[in-house]
Order: sequence, then structure tokens, then C-alpha cells
Amino acid sequence: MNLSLILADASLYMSEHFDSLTSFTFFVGCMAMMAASVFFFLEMGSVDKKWRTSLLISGIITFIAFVHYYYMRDYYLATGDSPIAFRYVDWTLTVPLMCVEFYLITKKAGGTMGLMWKLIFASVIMLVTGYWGEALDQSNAWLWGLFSGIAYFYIVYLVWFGEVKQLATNAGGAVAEANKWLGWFVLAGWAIYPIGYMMGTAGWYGGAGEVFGFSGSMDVIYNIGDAINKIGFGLVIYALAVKDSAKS
Ligand SMILES: *C/C=C(C)/C=C/C=C(C)/C=C/C1=C(C)CCCC1(C)C
Repeated sequence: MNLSLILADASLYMSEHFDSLTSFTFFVGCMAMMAASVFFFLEMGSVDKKWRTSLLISGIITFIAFVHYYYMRDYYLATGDSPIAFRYVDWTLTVPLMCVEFYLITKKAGGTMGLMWKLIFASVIMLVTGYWGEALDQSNAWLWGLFSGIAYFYIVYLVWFGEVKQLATNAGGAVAEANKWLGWFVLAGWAIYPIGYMMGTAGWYGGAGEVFGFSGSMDVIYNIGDAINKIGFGLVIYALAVKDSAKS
């Protein structure tokens, strides 16, 4: 075997899968979502019964993302374009499930289905308007982004100051603590997405990625955001379940 042949082969493999930061983050994102799903599903057995549904949902969120990342990676490798439709289908399934998590952790303190639907409704408005601006009416991306942002800040409001906050405070202990962390994910973690949106919109900050030496910046930002938010969110729920299970 000739070393240069092996190296050429390896570099061909690398250039197919890791030719850019974008394809690399799709690949790593796919693996990370799969690993997180296995973890959340397996850990369901080690927490108190009342937390199993919450962990199940954490696992379903990362599993849905895993499947979509598998397809998004493929799509990106084949076309070099952003997999906008896959992306938004993923989000439209997973973000409402994150809203369900808020309902589940506040349920014992009086959280209602009405509150859950309010969160879900706001998240769907946020995503449909975002999709409109990204895929269907790019020339008015700012307007759709604005509508999306209003729905986003409504969710932030509910979690930081509104009903979710009040219920979590009433529940106290590990639930109040978890809500504080989830609040930070919604405020700081989710804020990553509008940055990606602006970088993906021509004439805005499209060139910003080049400063850091990569192009196709929008997908890189979205992929990093998903890893932080989907896995991080699930881990906060997991920590809450473990803490509360130890107590009872
Ligand atoms: C797992 C996926 C998550 C948590 C996705 C969250 C997505 C957002 C918070 C998106 C927000 C957007 C805006 C606030 C304005 C511009 C358009 C969006 C859809 C990127």
C-alpha cells in the first residue's frame, strides 16, 4: 500500500463529508442528536415515574432532529443549497414539543392546557412567518422577521415574567430553578436563530460569515443553535428530573 494513495483516499472522503464547516456541522449535529436521544430514552428508567414523560419528550425532540439532520446533510451535499423546507418541518415539530415541556413542568403548580396552546400557537406563528420570509417572500424578509420576532418575544415574556414564570415560582425548588435555565435558553439560545436568518438574507449580514472564514453561514449558525438548544433544553429537564427524583 502506498501512503500517498491512502492519503488521497482519506482526503477524498474528507472533502465529501467535511468540505466545509456547513457539511461538518450537519454531520456532527446528526451524531449528537442521535447520541442525545439514546441518552434521554435510556435515562427514563432511572428517574421517578412522574418525570418519564418529560424525558420521553426530550428524547423525541432530539430524535426528530436526528432524522431531519440525516436528510438535511444529504440534501446539502447533493445540492449545496440550504435545506429550508426540512429545517422548518423539523422546527415546527420540535419547538411546539419544547412548549409542551413547559406545560409538563408547571402542571403540578396549576399549568393548564390553555397555557400550553398559547405557547404552541405563538411558536407556530414565529416559525410560519420566518419560513415566509426565508423561502417565499425574501424581498420582505425584514417584515416577516419582525412578525416572527414579536411572537418570539411573547414566548420570552411568558417564560420570564408571565404565566410560566408565576407557576414555576409557585412550584418552587427544582422546578423554579429549571425554569430559570430554560428561560435563558429561550432568551439567549433561541436568539441565535434570528442571527442566522439575517446572515442568510441577501444584503443584510450575508457576508458576515466570511469574516470568520466560512460561507453558507446561515446553516452553520442554525446547526450550532439546534445543538445548544435541543440538547441543552433536554439536559435541563433531565437535571430537574434527577434532582426531584432523589428528593422523593
Ligand atoms: C430546535 C429548534 C429551535 C429551538 C428553533 C427555534 C427557532 C427560532 C427561535 C426562530 C426564530 C426566528 C425569529 C425570531 C425571527 C427570524 C425568523 C426565525 C424563524 C429564524
